[in-house]
Amino acid sequence: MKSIVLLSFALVALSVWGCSSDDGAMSTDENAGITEIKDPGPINGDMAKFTKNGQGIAATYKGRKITVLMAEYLTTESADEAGRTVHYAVHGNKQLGGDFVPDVNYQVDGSLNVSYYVDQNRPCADLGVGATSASIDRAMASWDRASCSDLGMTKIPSSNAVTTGFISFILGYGGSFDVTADIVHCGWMSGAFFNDLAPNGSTNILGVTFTLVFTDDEGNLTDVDKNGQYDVAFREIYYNDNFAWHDQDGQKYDVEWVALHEAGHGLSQGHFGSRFVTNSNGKRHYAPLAVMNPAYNTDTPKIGETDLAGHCSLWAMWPKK
Ligand SMILES: [Ca+2]
Ligand SMILES: [Ca+2]
Ligand SMILES: [Zn+2]
Repeated sequence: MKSIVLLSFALVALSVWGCSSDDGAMSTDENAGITEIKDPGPINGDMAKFTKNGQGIAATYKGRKITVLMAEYLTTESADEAGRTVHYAVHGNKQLGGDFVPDVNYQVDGSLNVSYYVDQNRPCADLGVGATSASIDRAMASWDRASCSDLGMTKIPSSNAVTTGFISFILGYGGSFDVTADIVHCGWMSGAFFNDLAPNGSTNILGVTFTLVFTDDEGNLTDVDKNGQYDVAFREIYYNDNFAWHDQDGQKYDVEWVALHEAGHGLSQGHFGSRFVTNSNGKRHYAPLAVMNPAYNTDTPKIGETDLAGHCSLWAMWPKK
C-alpha cells in the first residue's frame, strides 16, 4: 500500500511540477540532479513571550479567555528555510491545529458568515492603503468564490478609530485586545517584529498568520465541537514592511499573492508541498505548486487545485446560514 501511495505521489510530483518562468528548461533526466529538502517540521515556540507576569493572556471575549495557539509564516523563495508553523500552546506533545466552531456562540462576529477586517492604520511604505486594501479584497473574494463552500464572506468597513493587533499589542508594537472580525489583516510591521518571530525573520518572512483560540477559565485550550481542532476565536495577519511590495505589476512581492496565502491560513488551511532543489543551479521548486506552499513561488495569485481541495475539505460541511 505504501509503495502505491509513494508512486502516486511521484506521478503527481512529475505532472504538476512547477517552476517560475526564468528557471529555464528542466533536465530531461528526472532522476538526476534533484534533491528533496526535508520539511524541518513545526517548532515549539516560547509561550513566555505571550504571558505577562507569569500569567496567561487575560483578554476575554464574552467571558471567554483568548490565547495564542500558533503562528504560520511565509518565507521568500530564496530563503534557506521555508515557512514554518510555530506552536506556542503545546499540551504534552500534542500540536493540534485550530478551526472555527460552527456555533454562533463561538463566533466573535456573532455570525456563521466569515468576516474580515483590513486595518489601514499600519500602511505599507510602498503602496497606498487604497491599493493594498483592494489587493486584500481580491484575495478574500478569491476564497469566497470557491463553489464547494458557502463562506458568506463579509467585509467589516475599515475605520481609523479602530485599533487592531492582539499579537502586536502583547509583543510591544502597539495594538489592542479589541475583537473586530474572524480574520483581521492588521497591516504592515517593521522587520523587528519578524525578527521576534524567527531568526532572520526581517529578511526571510513576508507575512505571518497568528491563530487565536478560546480557553476555559483555567486557561486550558478547548475543543467544544470535538473535531480534533482547538477552537479558533479569530486570526491576525501581518505583512513585513522590510520588503518592496507591488500591486499587480508582475514584480516581487505582490500583495494579493501574499494576502491570498495568508487568507488561506485565515480560513484554517496549513502549508503543504514538498520542496526540491535542482542541484546544478540551486533553484528551489515545490510539488504540487500551490499558493499554500510555505514559500513565495509565483507572481500569479491564484488558488491551485490542491489549495482548493484543502479548502473544500475544511469548509464544505460548514453550516448554511
Ligand atoms: Ca463569523
Ligand atoms: Ca474544535
Ligand atoms: Zn503560510
